Amino acid sequence: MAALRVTVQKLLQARSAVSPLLAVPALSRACHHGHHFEYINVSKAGEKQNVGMIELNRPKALNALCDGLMGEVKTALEDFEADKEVGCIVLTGSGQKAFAAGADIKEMSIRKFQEVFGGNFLSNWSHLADTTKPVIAAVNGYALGGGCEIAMMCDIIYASEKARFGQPEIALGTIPGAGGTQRLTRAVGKSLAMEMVLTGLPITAQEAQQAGLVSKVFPPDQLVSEAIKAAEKIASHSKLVVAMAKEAVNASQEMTLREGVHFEKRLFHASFATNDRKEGMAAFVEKRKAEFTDS
Ligand code: CO8
Repeated sequence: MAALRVTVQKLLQARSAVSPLLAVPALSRACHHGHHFEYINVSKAGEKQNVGMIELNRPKALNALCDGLMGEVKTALEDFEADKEVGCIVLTGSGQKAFAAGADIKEMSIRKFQEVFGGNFLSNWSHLADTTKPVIAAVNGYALGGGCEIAMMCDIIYASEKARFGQPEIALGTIPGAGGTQRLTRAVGKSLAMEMVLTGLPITAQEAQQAGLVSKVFPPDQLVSEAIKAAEKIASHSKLVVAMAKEAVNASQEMTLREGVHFEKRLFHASFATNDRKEGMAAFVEKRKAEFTDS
């Protein structure tokens, strides 16, 4: 642990003094949809309040993902999934330093095999990857271990110039446990994924973008507002058809090309059963803006 910290720190550049959340309206603390949250801030953003915001908020522990925090993330995601107004979700970290520095090592250090295997330890993590509505990760600082893994469960990753991505579990005597060896390899290819998983050393935001892990990199003070802007654009489309598009892209990670192309074709055909497909094409022909009804 100490050795990893020294190595990781050596590779890190100076951090930004600017909070990425300065660019957005103050987030409401603690209560949302009648739920009380201790470890996250939940709110809605965007001109039409159609973007669900989840801010990981344990800054003193660099937003380490304790069991309670991941349980709250699951609840917030369920609330946003059920909220008809919300068309896209943004997940970010509070404070200046971290998106999330991983699963909570202090919480994990005392666990035994019988407990983690028998109790399916940290099973509520996978909820994020099963969300129907698109999720954009706005990675503002460290995304290490489980932090990198939850970013990769999201559909799009935007990063601040100060972000660092890594899978340092090897230095703790364990391996990634929430998709790190699988999603990272699919995202950046075998050689870089293997290097990151075996050395435990992080990569910069720029390297992550070059490798295809991240789609855009922004100055820290613009990150969250840019993520909200993209989320608003997504939310302006038909939620029904957005869900189809997300499902089709995700299928590419699991299916052969032939199966994936067939699945895509079927969803494309299915979109012809929606009012929104009719409206979208009619609006184009009539040279007006489409009014989608999510039907
Ligand atoms: N867990 C618990 N506490 C943490 C964590 C963490 N992952 N990371 C940081 N903290 C705490 C520190 O203990 C410290 O607390 P305190 O002040 O009480 O001592 C506080 O946050 C600040 O941290 P540092 O003083 O270490 O800050 P530095 O700026 O010196 O260093 C680092 C920043 C380099 C990020 C350093 O904190 C570090 O190396 N953190 C650990 C990174 C790591 O190893 N992450 C991987 C964890 S394992 C994992 O994620 C497995 C996921 C499996 C999921 C399975 C789901 C099914």
